[in-house]
Parts: sequence; structure tokens; C-alpha cells
Amino acid sequence: MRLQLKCALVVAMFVAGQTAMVSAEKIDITRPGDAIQLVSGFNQDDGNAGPPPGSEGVENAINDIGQKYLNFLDLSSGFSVTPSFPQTPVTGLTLYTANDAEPRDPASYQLFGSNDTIDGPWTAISSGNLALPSARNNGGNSVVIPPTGNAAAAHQTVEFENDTAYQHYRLIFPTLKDAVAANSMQIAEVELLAVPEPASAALALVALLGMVGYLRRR
Ligand SMILES: [Ca+2]
Ligand SMILES: [Ca+2]
Ligand SMILES: [Ca+2]
Ligand SMILES: [Ca+2]
Repeated sequence: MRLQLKCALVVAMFVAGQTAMVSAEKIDITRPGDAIQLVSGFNQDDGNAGPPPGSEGVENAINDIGQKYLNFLDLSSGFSVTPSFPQTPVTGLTLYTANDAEPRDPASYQLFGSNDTIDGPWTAISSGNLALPSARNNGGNSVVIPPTGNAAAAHQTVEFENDTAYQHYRLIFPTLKDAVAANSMQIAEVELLAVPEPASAALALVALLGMVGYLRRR
């Protein structure tokens, strides 16, 4: 094998390795201010069924701070969101616990996608049980959760397979840690995780093939 070709292959393997490392980094594709809708569920053993308190609305699920979203119609409540980020397959969730009342924590999730409207129809993406930490996060502005996440804040991340990019996502929580003891569902923050710029790996490959061709011609 000619020296130039060997050099090109070494460079190719290095760049491919770098690309793989970058691709493994998932980011939150929601941003504060993205279109988001309340999804209400139903009560178990409590009569609290009013709308979320004024300072605990559904927009707080993606406002990048610890201030929580609370829904009194708790079981199977959640939200629907249209991320402004370029359409990318969501392959993970990070959930941050609220400031108090652990029984209100979600104990399971169902994630759906739609390319029709923010009201569906929906295609199931992933579902499963959750095990959110007992540790609490402070409310208000005291915990900042930037787009890349806050590893120091109490949270759980789940990851799953999904190859389809959706325009709209719906996340609901069918069960709570203790729905009998809780009068509501609450969550401080939710991140929809995806690998950004899926085209970058393809572009890197095109550049590599071009370089190999150039070296072979020399
Ligand atoms: Ca209840
Ligand atoms: Ca929040
Ligand atoms: Ca966020
Ligand atoms: Ca309730």
C-alpha cells in the first residue's frame, strides 16, 4: 500500500473516531418559549382538579430553571411540545425533580411523536418506568438548567432507540410514586434529548473521500 494512502487511512480513522465522539453527545431540543400545551389526566383518591397554579404552568416544564410544572389532574398528565430546534429523532429524556412532595413525582412515562399537529395523531416512541431520585431541586430561579443540562441537579436520564424525527412530541406520566398520597403530578424540568446535526457525519465522510482521492492522484 502506498504511503499516502496509508496516511489518508490513518487520518480517516482519526476523524471517524472524532465524529463518533461528537455524535454521542445528546442535547435538549426544547427551548424556553417553544409552543407547549397542557395535557391533563385524572385523579386517584383526591378531589383537586383545578388548573395549574399561576406560577406552576406547563411552560415551566421547559423554562430552563428549577421552577416546576404542576397538574392537579395528575395520572397521565404531561404536555405536548413543538421544539423550534431542527427536526431530530429524540432518543432520550432527562427529568428533574421538583422542590417538594416526592409522592407527586412521575413513576412512569410514555413518549409519542407526530408530524401532523401538536394535538396528534400520535405514534408511540418509548415508554417505561422511572426511578426519580428522592433529592429535591429548589424552585424559582435558584437552579439553572442550561440547554446542555445540569448534572449537579437531581435528575434521571432515560435513553431509547428511535430513528424517526418528529415535529411534535407528547410526554405523559401514567403513574406517580404515590398517587393515593399525592393531589397532583409535578416536575421541575424536562429535556428531550437528541443527537444534533445528523448531517455532520455524512459531511465528514464526503470530505474524507475527497481527501483520499486527492492523495491517491498525487
Ligand atoms: Ca391522588
Ligand atoms: Ca422548570
Ligand atoms: Ca432545556
Ligand atoms: Ca388531583
